[in-house]
Amino acid sequence: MFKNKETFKEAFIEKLATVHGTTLDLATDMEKYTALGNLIRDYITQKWIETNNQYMKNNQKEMYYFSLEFLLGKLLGSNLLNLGIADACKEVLQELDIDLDMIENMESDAGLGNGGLGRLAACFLDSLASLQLPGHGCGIRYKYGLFEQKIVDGYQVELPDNWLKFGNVWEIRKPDKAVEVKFGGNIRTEISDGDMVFIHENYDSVLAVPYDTPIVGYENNTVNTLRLWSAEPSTKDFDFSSFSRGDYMKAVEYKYSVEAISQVLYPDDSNFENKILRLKQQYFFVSAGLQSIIRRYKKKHKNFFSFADRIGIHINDTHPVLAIPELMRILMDEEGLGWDEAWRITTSTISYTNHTIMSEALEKWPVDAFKSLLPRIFMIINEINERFCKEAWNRYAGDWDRIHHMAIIADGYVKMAHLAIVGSYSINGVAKLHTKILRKEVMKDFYEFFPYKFNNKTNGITHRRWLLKANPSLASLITDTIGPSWVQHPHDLIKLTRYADDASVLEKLYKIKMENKQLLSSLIKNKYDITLDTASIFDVQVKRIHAYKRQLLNVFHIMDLYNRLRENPDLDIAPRTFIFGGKAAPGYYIAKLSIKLINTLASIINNDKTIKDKIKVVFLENYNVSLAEKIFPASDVSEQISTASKEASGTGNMKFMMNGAITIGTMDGANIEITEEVGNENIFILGLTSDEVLNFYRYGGYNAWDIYNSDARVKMILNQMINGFLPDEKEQFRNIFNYLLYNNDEYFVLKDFASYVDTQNRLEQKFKNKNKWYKMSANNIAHSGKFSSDGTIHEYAVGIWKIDPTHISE
Ligand code: 26W
Repeated sequence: MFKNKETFKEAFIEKLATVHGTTLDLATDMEKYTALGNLIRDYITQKWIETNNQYMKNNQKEMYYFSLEFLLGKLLGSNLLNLGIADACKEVLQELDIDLDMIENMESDAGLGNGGLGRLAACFLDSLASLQLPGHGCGIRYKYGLFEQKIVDGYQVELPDNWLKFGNVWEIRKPDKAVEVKFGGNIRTEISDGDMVFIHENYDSVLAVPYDTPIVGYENNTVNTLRLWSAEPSTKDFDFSSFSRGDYMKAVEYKYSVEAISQVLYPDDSNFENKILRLKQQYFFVSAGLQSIIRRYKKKHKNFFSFADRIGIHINDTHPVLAIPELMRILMDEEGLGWDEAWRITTSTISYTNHTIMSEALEKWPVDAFKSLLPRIFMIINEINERFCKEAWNRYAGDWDRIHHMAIIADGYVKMAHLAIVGSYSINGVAKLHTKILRKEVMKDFYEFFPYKFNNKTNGITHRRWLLKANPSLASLITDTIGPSWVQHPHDLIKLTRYADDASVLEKLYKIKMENKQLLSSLIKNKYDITLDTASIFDVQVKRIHAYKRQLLNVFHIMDLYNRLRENPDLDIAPRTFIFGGKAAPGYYIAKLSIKLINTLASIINNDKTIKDKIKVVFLENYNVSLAEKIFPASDVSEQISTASKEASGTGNMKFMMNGAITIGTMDGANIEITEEVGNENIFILGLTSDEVLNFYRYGGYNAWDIYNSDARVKMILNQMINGFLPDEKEQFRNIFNYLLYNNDEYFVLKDFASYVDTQNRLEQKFKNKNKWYKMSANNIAHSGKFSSDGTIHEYAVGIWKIDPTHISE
């Protein structure tokens, strides 16, 4: 398509004319971005069509990743990278006096996710396409993504994320592929030809309109599809009669109530909220996705015998679990299959990943509301439950307690995780420890019942976005040192260990880190007018704000350090810059208060001349994928300090590691596997183990007051929450004091404090020896190949989905 630079230039200028009716010298940056985006999308489209044709022809199994969240970030840069035309494009634009980086910045982040779970889905799509695997995404095209965070007076304020304001060059609307989704109404049964049939009446109809986004593989012609559904009033149901009678308001109300379904991403990331609109969202995209998959399947197949050999559906947590009863419904009510056959197909098609053991995050819907929103789906779940309970009874006759515990419907609730386990053929955790906890604790009964269903798939991240794209100078250094094979085979990064003692490589590594720290410092200087010392330790905690992730533990270390410095301003410490970023769920009081606390501390510490700039604290507003791409390359220290057992895996930990930061963390989630890879000498581990934590939960034996009373540092810090040390116009920080002491410190912040401070001190000593530090850094990069999502996806493909790569020819 782009034969040479000149044809590319011409095509670009032509796009400016045809898309925006403008010329090179008049075009705004946004116009240049959309023109380029359109041009690149055209280029992708040819490969996209070819990929679809070959999938259709090949008759092999295709997989669909159903997820309520896809946290994609920007696509221009990663598409150019994967297409292999990033450098060429940069050069051509330079000749036109256009800075590609600046153009890339014009794109809005697709922030259709809260955090780890949504970003994982995005990394997985990248790996599926890059491994030439037939795997697509299915989700919701939210009009508003995760809220934009503003910090006002130190507090988080949420603003709508209007990411579609300037359009979206990557998506293609497919109105002719729209399907109908039905809510409410009642079910009438009839006997027809001796069979009971179920007729859905008086329902509200919603039109699901797909928007397709191409997912480009790395230098391989594969272009898979992310299909996101948008809710629109169905013309059939749009009440034109009342409209014509003049009941304009009624018609408009109907329109809004329908559009509400795909209006906004729910911003809570761990607390189950009983919001019926969320259940509507879940059924909406699952039903639409399944209908379109089945329509496509039927183009090639006359019956459903081989459905599960041709189609895989993976559900990302329980959010899409209604895929199970919805597939049953379609197979029985629309395709005429019997229960047993439909059940065999469903339970060989659907696989499920669990992402959290936090009980407050487990979804359960009240039966009454569920039944009236989804009457037929409820009937099917009820039947699944009865059959499952019978089976359980056959095995554990008399053990009512156990069966009650395992039931899908119990105590007035539909329990989504139980439905997911019973209705899928594979259940996986996302790191070794997490899977172990699922098997031995959280899902113990189910593991005993279906041991063969449970397996582990440790999470991963795409090294293309998180290293190649985010940190080009490090990527070049790696290639110069060990050759380019690691790009296709990230395990080859291990070759770097040979250079972990090579002074010249370590010096280059150091220089690159310093450059990246300088870039981040400039950004911080421009935005916040805070001057950072790039020689200081950049100690970074970026992730959602959550009590179990223990931003407070980090804060208490800072306060302790500050208290020591106030006592002795000449204290010999390595200067540090503490960087935070992350959003709190809008209704999560303690999380929001933690943000305020960090900002309050920042303003005290950053303005205290007596400590001679030895420490600085920065809270970066609106942490998102694009900001993350700037932060990881500039970090020295990666904070992964969740209460052991609580962080299912973590994936930020992997992004830091891959960019040469050293982890300080607990034995939790994938930190354990990171430790196994790099060895104890290349990581700083602190705190209680998960067994210790679980034992405290089970048997008691921990009293937060004991620590308050015995550790003078802890007492001082907690007292500073209530004694006026912090400017606290609303007396709010007392709530942190109360929260920790009167709730008995449910996440063991105080308990792990001493160990954390000791470990930080050890880390500081290591940092003072530049050579040793960069040796650790090199070792971390070298061992990060294991955490490429290519490896993870390969394991899913072989171990769960049984899908094979297809080579797409040009
Ligand atoms: C019902 C509300 C709700 C929404 C989202 C509950 C729970 C969630 C997710 C499970 C939160 C999440 O993002 N979990 C994270 O998933 C990552 C990918 O597997 C893991 O790396 C993180 O440890 C886990 O917290």
